[in-house]
Amino acid sequence: MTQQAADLIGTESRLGAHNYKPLDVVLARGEGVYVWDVEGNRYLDCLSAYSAVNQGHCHPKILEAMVAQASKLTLTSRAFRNDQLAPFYEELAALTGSHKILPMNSGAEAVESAIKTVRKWGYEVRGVPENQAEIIVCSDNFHGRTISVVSFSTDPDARGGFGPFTPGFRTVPFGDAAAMEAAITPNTVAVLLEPIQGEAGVVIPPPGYLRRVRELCTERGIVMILDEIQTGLGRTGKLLAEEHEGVEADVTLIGKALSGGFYPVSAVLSNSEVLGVLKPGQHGSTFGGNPLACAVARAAMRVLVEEGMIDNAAAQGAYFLEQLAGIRSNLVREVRGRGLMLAVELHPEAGGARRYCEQLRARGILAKDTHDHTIRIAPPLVITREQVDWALERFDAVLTGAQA
Ligand code: IF1
Repeated sequence: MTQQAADLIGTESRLGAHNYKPLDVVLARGEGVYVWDVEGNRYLDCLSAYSAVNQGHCHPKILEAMVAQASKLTLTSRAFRNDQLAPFYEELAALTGSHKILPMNSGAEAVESAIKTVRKWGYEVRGVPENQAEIIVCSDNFHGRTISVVSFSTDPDARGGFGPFTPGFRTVPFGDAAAMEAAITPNTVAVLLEPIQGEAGVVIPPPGYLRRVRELCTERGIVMILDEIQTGLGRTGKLLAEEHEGVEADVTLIGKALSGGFYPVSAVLSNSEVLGVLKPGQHGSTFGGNPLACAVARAAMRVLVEEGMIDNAAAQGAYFLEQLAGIRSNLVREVRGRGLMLAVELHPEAGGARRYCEQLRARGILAKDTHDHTIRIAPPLVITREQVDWALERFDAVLTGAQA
C-alpha cells in the first residue's frame, strides 16, 4: 500500500465513526463496471454500491443530465414547484405502471414513509382502532437503519443497544406463507418484505410464495408492500423482481439505482388509494423531489431502458450463475441468484467469506462478503460476456485455491 492510501485510511480511522470495516482499497475513479484505486489499480466492481450503480459508474448520460441541471437549479424545496418533478412523475409512472408517487431520498426514508402511509390508510380507510395498526415483516429482513426500521430487524448487530423500539410489527419466517396467514389479525394493515432478501445473503423464496402473499393480501384487504430498493430497476433481470412471479404489489419501494448512484433518490410507488391518504403538511422532506434529483433519476431510468440493461442483466446473470455453479470446489456449499444478484455460499469450514473477498481483490475484483460465509456478486448491469468470463476465471482460481 502506498503512503497516500495508508494516510487516507489512517485519517478515516481517527476521525470517522467506526460503523464500517471496509476492504482497504481506496477508490478514486470509476467508469462502467470498473473502479480504480488511488494507486491506479483497476478492479471489476462486483458490488455496484449495493446495486445503486446498476447503470455503471459515472454513466456519461446521467453525468450530463446532472451537470446540466446543477448549473440551472438544484433545490427549491416543496414550498414551490419545479419543472423537473412533473416529468419525473410521468416517466416513473409510465415505467412502473404506478398511479401515485412520493419522492424521498434514501431507501430507509422510503420504507419509513410507506410505514407511515399504510398506518394512516389503515385507520382512515380500514377503520383500524387508533394506534393499533400492525404490519407483518419477515425474519432476516433488511430495510434500513432508522429506529423504526431496526425495531423490526432480527439482526442483533442492527438492533442491539438502540432501543426503545417502535411497536406495531410482527415477524414471520421469510418464505412461509402459512405463517404469514396465521399472523394476520383484524388490525393488520400491511405486509412488508423484500422479493429476494439481499443482506440475508440473496435468499430467494420458494416458487409461488409471492403469489400466495399477493392472494392473502387481496383476500384480507391488506396492503402488500414490496421493498425493491435493492432488487428493483433491473438487478434481477426484470424491471422489478415481482415480475418473476407475475404479481403486483400495492406499494413498491425503490431507491439506490433510481439515480444510477449519482445522488440519493428514492420513491414510494402506489395506487391512488394508499398514498392518497397523505394531505398537505402530513409528510415531506427538504430534498425529496428536488430538481437535481428528478433530472438525475430521469436520465438514470432512460439509460436503463434505452441501453437494454435489464435484458443484459437477465442474459449475463443466467450465464454467470450457470458458470459459477460449474466451478468444482470443496469450499462452495451453494451458488444462487437471479439476474445479476448472485451469491456464492461457502461451507463454514472454508473459514469465512471475507478472506476470499481479499483474494479476489488481489486479483482485481471487488466483492463483498455477507453473513460470514457468503460472497455477494452484483456487478453493474452493463457487464459484457467477456467481462463475465474474465471474472469467472478469477472466481475459479480463488475458489479452487490456485496460487495467484
Ligand atoms: C449499508 C445490506 C445491501 C436495502 C433494502 C432498504 C435499504 C437497503 C432492501 C435502505 C439498503 C444497503 C445499505 C448498506 C448495506 C446495504 C445492503 F447489505 F445491508 F443489505 F444493499 F445489500 N431496503 N441496503 O438493501 O436503503 O437507506 O441505505 O438508502 O451500509 O447500510 P438506504
